[in-house]
Amino acid sequence: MFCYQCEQTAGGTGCVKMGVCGKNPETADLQDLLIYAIEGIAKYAHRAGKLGLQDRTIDRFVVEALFTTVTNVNFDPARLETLIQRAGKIIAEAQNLYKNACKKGGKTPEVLSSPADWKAPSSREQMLAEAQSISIAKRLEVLGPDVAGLQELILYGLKGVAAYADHAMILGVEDDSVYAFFHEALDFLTEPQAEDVDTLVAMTLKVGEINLKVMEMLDQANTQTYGHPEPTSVRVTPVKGKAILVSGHDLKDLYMLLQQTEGKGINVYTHGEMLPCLAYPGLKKFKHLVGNFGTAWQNQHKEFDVFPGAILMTTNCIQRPKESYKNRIFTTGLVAWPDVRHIGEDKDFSPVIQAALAAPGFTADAEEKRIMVGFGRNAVMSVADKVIEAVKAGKIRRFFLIGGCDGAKPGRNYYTELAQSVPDDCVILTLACGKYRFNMLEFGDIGGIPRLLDIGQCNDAYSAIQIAVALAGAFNCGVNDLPLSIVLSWYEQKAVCILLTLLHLGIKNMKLGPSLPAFIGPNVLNVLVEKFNIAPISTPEKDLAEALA
Ligand code: SF4
Ligand code: SF3
Repeated sequence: MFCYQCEQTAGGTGCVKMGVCGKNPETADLQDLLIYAIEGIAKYAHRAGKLGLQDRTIDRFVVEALFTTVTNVNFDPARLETLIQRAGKIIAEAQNLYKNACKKGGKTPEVLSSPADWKAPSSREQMLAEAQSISIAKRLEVLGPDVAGLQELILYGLKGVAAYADHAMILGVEDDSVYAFFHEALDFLTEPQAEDVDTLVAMTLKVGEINLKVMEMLDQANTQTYGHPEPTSVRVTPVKGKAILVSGHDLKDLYMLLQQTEGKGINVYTHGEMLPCLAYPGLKKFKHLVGNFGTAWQNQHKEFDVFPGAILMTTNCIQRPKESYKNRIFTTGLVAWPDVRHIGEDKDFSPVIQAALAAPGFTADAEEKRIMVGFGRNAVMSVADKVIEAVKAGKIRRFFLIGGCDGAKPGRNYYTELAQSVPDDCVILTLACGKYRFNMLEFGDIGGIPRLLDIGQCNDAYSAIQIAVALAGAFNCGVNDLPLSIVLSWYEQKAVCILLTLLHLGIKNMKLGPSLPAFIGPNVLNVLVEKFNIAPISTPEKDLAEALA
């Protein structure tokens, strides 16, 4: 195996024996082969699309396959094997689609190069053998760190976009041009032009552009289904009673679980990136959605261990379940772990409910503690006048957007220290799970405007961008000229596509940590520094002094 797609990659260079995330070599190799297979599918789908024929089964399969290979989603070789077999059928369908499109358009089908000729191997052994010949390590050897790294940057960006597209699709929002881009970009990666650095850089920015569109679609899907998030005080300590904990990012899974648990005497809690769900009118209306339990994904061993109920993982980030809770954790959607019970597409959560009823639940109320969530674009815009006035009056000196993923590295304390050191006349905007480093702390307010504004999940990055654009509009300047410092933490591929969107928007001077991606080659890093003045985080003191200078 060779995998360097996430921030915790072994030694900062690549996981080669076993993933730090828990991904074993078999799973890693099957994921690589699945990606190779969808590149083959995309070669046909892209060309068919250009001739006016698309197929939603093919489109959705490609998106799901990409999301499946995101860090901490699918660790189950058996499910990956099934997906690869399905890819074998889908590639034949894509080939037919292309042939039909050519026939309709009076064109002769092109003879396409690999991986268009890919066929699903008949056994897992053969799949694993084939995976060796298409490994990233091989490409690194042949193409070098800049070209191979840029190709992977595009692929990881696409994986992130696919995650957001999948969430939007689940809520009924899809777009032909987005699917067409997935095929175009995957096809691009198989073509000789994908060895030219400038062409590769242009494609990475295009991934960022499409991601902006997808994030807008997701924002639309979430808000039209569950209403706009509204500022909400949420309980972060348990109450007495049977309990289910929901982690991941999927709003619809939570909604369906809430429906199925209504009146059953079970309290439902959010975990990790599900915290912002407590601010949606369509979700918080359920009285038995009582609050949030725990923090970010990397603390799940400790937190799930002591949670006295059932646990549901709706998307990333799952870690190897401990024996102590393996019989009461469930996966659904694309998430999978061998021997962990999976709730299928019928979304019948009865096994989760039974496990919750069989577990002891919380025996007493803990001391009540609350935090504020729900400062999405709609809520922030509704007080925009107040905010702009406060900036003009010098009461708000600067905004700090401290957002992104959390993770296990000790260096991530930087984000806590930075948030704590931000002066009292500055406002902190935050989103994604990195906020757990500081969201339980007391920040107070500036003339009634809370100093810590939680915009939501990483899935709500569109909301953060809209807030920045609205502020820039109000001050008649560009986003780069706003009194705004952007300090990002990344962990996996969703953060990659958000970063690409910010670069596509021309945002400069961002700080990125806790370490730079291993897949960014030295020359590509120079391009990023020269063009966007992006820099690694240093110390909270130094970065703060620079921001306030
Ligand atoms: Fe390693 Fe991250 Fe890949 Fe897991 S996803 S194998 S931790 S680089
Ligand atoms: Fe990233 Fe797993 Fe938290 Fe959604 S998704 S932010 S790490």
